[in-house]
Amino acid sequence: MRFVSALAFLLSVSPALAEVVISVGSSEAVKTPLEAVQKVRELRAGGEKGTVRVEFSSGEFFLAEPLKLEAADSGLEMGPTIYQAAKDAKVTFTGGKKVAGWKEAKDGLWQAKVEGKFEQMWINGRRAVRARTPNAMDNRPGAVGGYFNAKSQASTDMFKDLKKPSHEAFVARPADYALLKALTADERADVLLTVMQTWTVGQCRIQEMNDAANGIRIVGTALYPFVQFEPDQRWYVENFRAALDAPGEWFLTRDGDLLYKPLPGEDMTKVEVVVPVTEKLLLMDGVQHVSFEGITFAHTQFQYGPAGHHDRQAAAGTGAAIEVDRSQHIRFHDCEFKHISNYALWFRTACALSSVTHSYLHDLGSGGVRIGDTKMPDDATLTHHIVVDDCIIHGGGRLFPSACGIFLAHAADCEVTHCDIGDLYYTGISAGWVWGYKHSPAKRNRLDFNHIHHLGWGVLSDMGGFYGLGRSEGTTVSHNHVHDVGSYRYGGWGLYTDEGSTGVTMMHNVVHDTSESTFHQHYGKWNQVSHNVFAYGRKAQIQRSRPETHASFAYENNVVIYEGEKLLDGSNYNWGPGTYEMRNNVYWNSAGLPVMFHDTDLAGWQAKGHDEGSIVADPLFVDAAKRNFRLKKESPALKMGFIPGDANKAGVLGDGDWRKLATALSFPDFWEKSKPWPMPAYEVDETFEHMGLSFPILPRQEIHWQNKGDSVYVVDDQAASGKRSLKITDAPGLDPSWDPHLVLKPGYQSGKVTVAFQVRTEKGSKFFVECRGPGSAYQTGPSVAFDSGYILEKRSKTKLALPPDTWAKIEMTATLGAENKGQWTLKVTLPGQPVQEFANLPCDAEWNELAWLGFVSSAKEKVAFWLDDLKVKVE
Ligand SMILES: [Ca+2]
Ligand SMILES: [Ca+2]
Repeated sequence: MRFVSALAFLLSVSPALAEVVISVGSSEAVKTPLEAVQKVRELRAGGEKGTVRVEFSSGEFFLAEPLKLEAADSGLEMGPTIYQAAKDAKVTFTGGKKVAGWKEAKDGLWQAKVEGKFEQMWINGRRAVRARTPNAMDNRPGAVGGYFNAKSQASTDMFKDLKKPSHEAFVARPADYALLKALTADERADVLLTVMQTWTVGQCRIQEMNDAANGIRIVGTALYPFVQFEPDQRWYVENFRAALDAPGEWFLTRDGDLLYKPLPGEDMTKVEVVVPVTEKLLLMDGVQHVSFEGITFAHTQFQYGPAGHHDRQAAAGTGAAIEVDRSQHIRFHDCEFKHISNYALWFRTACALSSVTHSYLHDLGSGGVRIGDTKMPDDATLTHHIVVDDCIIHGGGRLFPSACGIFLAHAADCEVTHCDIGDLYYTGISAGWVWGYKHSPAKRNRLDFNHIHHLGWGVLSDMGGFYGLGRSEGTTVSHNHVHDVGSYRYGGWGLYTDEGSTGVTMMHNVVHDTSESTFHQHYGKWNQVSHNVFAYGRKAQIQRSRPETHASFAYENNVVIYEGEKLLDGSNYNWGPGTYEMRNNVYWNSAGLPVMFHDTDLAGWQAKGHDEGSIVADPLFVDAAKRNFRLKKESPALKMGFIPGDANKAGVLGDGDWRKLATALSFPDFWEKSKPWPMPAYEVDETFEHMGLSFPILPRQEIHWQNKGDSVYVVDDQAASGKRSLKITDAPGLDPSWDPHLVLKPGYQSGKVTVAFQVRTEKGSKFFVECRGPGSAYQTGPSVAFDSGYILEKRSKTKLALPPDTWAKIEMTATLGAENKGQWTLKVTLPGQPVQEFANLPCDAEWNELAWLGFVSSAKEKVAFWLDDLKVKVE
């Protein structure tokens, strides 16, 4: 029974079951969530100890700022406070407001006048792409799409007062630079520039530009260096008018004109457009026994601010729409979290005995649920016993691609079970926040029966379906179904015990279709990997990196099937004997390739003391090609005692709509769409005029020097063009004698290669410029030496006088690929003379790749040579 707009005292047989019901809705006396919270607080202050049920009628309840619950808002163990949707009511707490009054503008755009600043927008329930360049892929917001590639790091004097040049600026390619240069200063100040950084991104504001060098300086300092983890670092820009060119994009001017370019078929007279006004919806601190049931939480915002947002792994710098501290017995059941700009929920400090169950979390700027803080807690502040069960977490990382489905940092005794976690750009479930073997409180977490899938999308690197860190004794990762993990250039793993992972049990999982290995341990201790199906790692199946002397893992009773060439990843050294155990595994290559353990077969591998009892045999899956990994009765694995998990029990259960909602998320084109952004052709065209008087900054360079009087510096004491050049100075007594040397790594494998430069010697200069193939047993391509006033091509005994203290122009060309093997062309232009060409010079006939280009000083005294106008290209 319910009293309209009043308090109802429902007396039943037992007084302990008395309930107070507060009805909330537009036609009730209590109209808003805030009024409801105040009403409950009054009741509790008045001594109410029974259950208080706050029932919301259907409707959207707008929150301009978060609801705040404190100790005074607590319920009791036998009398909790329950905020819930009334029967059959659809209740949404929204931080968003609708935008109406759309009018057709020019260029196929539509326009509405708005107040306030916001950085997200939803149209008909879809997160729209803020105008970006290059454009997004398939209208998918976030980091998926086209990219620019950075040219190089910035040099020390490209901008004033750089303290950490590699973290403060980078050099763009000319066309990309021109695009930003064309903006007004105001426009440029509003641009958000996202730099892809392997396992996270830096979201930067632009401070300053250097036209001569195409240098871009960001506001503040990035967390990671530019152009280091990715030599051709990807970046893109958003939030300027000229970027609004693709259907589905939107842009907000400083004057409050909201512009949108509709998708085909979108009727702007009927659309629902929502923009957010608050970052958080609900904050709880010191609360006990409060539940939320059947409520939708929607539309929160994130504002990047004047310094952008530079985040770490797991989007650890982002908060949540609902943040809970120092609270226990908090329940969210049958709720929905959508169109959220951070994580949806965070049980942060000193939370316990709380849960999120049967809830749907989707369209998330970060990830689903955060558990525990990243600050090291003590016993009093540790978060523990948090349950996330039967939840669907789909579509994360839309603003912060490094977010996880579930991000458990310092937290113990938690359970993440029967969740369906899919469509993120980084890890599915991450547990632990200590790198190495120091104390970590993240123990005994049960991460079982989850369906984790479609991660990576070729956007980030270094992720796992499960990702673990640090001492995690008692943690289980079992009965999970993990598949389709596609990273950018490296590190798409299935189960990934990273730095110091200890005491994790991984059993009965089915893990398949990963861009690298299905299991990877990057150093750890005492981890148990058994009774799993590991299938179709694209690069390899098992990876071990950074070996240690203690027992690092036991890999037992697994069934491994693959069709590539590689079973083990990591070098022979990584797989040295004695510090890991493998036994009773079944290995099978379904493409008929030999199953090799590095350079040996199973018998040879067993002779080294590994894999006792393991066999190479077809495990007889029902249909491995269709990814049905149930074993036929006659499977040899079953005869060996393999205990299969059941992938059908991973994820949410049942046959109803809930399970359908979870399993409907499928991407047949996942691998097509996850192809890594292509690396641009390597190119150098450098006058050295815009580099500081310090080390050169050339793409994919290595500088080898000993700091014993030798150096590789940009200088202004000589120049063929302008005022600066690159000077390589030798010194006596260097070991090895081929220091100093500068190496470039173009990686050319086909086409016509040109290496051109101006060179100046002095008396005694002795050096060579050489093209080599890959590896240590490399093939040598074009090579030219400079010695005692001569230019020498040794194989043809070509010799040409080069007077010291003058500039000569050298051009070396060769064709890679099938044509013209073993031959190259040298052109030399001496001062005041015509070009001299030497064609058909010999080199190694097998040389077919420019992997290594060295400028090597081989003198044994203090003597220098200079390079200028360096060009390296392939056509
Ligand atoms: Ca665009
Ligand atoms: Ca120059």
